[in-house]
Amino acid sequence: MSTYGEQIRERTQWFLQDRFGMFIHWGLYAIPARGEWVRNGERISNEDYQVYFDEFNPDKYDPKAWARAAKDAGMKYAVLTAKHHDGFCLFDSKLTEYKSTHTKAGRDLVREFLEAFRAEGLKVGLYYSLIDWYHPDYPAYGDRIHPMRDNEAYKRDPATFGTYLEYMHGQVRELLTDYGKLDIMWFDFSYDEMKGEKWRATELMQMIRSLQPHIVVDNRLEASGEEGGSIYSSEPSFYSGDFASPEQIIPPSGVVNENGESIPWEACITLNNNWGYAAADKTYKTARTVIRKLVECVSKNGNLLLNVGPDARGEIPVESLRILDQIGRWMERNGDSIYGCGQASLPKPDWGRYTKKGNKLYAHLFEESIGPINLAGLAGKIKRARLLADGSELFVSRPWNAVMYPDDAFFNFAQPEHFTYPLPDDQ
Ligand code: FUL
Repeated sequence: MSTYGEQIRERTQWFLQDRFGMFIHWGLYAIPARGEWVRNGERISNEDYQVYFDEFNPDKYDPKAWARAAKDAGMKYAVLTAKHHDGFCLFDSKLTEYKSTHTKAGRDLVREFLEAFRAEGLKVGLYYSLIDWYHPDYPAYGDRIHPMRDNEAYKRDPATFGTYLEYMHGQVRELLTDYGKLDIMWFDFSYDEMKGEKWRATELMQMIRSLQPHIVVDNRLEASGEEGGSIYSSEPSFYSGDFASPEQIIPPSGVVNENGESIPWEACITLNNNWGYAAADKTYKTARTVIRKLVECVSKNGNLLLNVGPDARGEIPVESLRILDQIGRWMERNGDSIYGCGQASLPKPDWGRYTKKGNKLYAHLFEESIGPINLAGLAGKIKRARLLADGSELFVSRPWNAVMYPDDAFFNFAQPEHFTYPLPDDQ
């Protein structure tokens, strides 16, 4: 019998290899178009939110186009919100009427997503919210933050919450039984006392492992996004999950366990400032910024799950598509410095970051350089240096330690001036 830690390493092998995925936040909240928390944040009543259910009709939903956009961006996997906090299900659950098949869409959006992405050779995952603002037996999330509903009922009668747990476990069972092999189960999220066994997490994980032994599960049956980058125990509990999920941050030193060993992690990051479609939010990151974040994650042994929020008609915003396209052109040339790469055991250089695979070290030059860069600590160890983008030879100065590399190393300049294939400009 292998240890639990070994099982995690085995399950996450492909995940650590793939490094780059697409997160998709999509649901009824695309109609108000003010982000996925809108119902809670603006205290929208059930009646008013119902209007979005009655209207929902994403006539432009073409998951094949989404899958192509992801693949062309160099992404290797994707995770779609099967149910977000508002409780609306994008799949044909037998346990609720509150689902896409009962809207004007009349489609099982999850099934179509899975088929389209698998057809492009991408791995597939589903996000499932533990929190549910629709289900009558779910206690209001965080009285102290945005009270939706008085949770006195929950406090008086914990048995009612059991009804919700039956529902939640039942839906997870449906997703893992009726939709073929899934690669990732992405739960969201624990808070205050609502964590671990409050979700009946051991039982839930037992079910998950018996239905889909190889599925990779995130850590939020126990954690919130804020806790995503904290130190992990070297002996994780059964439901700690397979990877940490820092949200909107890249942990300064990656994620390690108490023995200082790197554990699998994935930073999830938005393209603008919202997960769900937010029509007025034009604070998009540049492709260059995203590429640097991806490099940073990999340089710390992490993955990047980059989010898009399709609109109410089912299309990924053009701004996002443009950024994905630019990332894709960079990845086409430089993907070797990302896939299967991880941390180099060298201090972070002043001029950028290293990623590493086998005996190849990739140098991502972020800072303006007006001459040779100094590769501290590598004097005499470098056989060859090449510009990854076009394979061209780079001069290595042997007697003094400038531009130097270990065996077969490659350069990978993430700086437009040094790129034969242009990196998209900041604008
Ligand atoms: C958070 C959620 O509350 C956000 O809406 C989003 O889904 C993010 C990835 O996780 O905790």
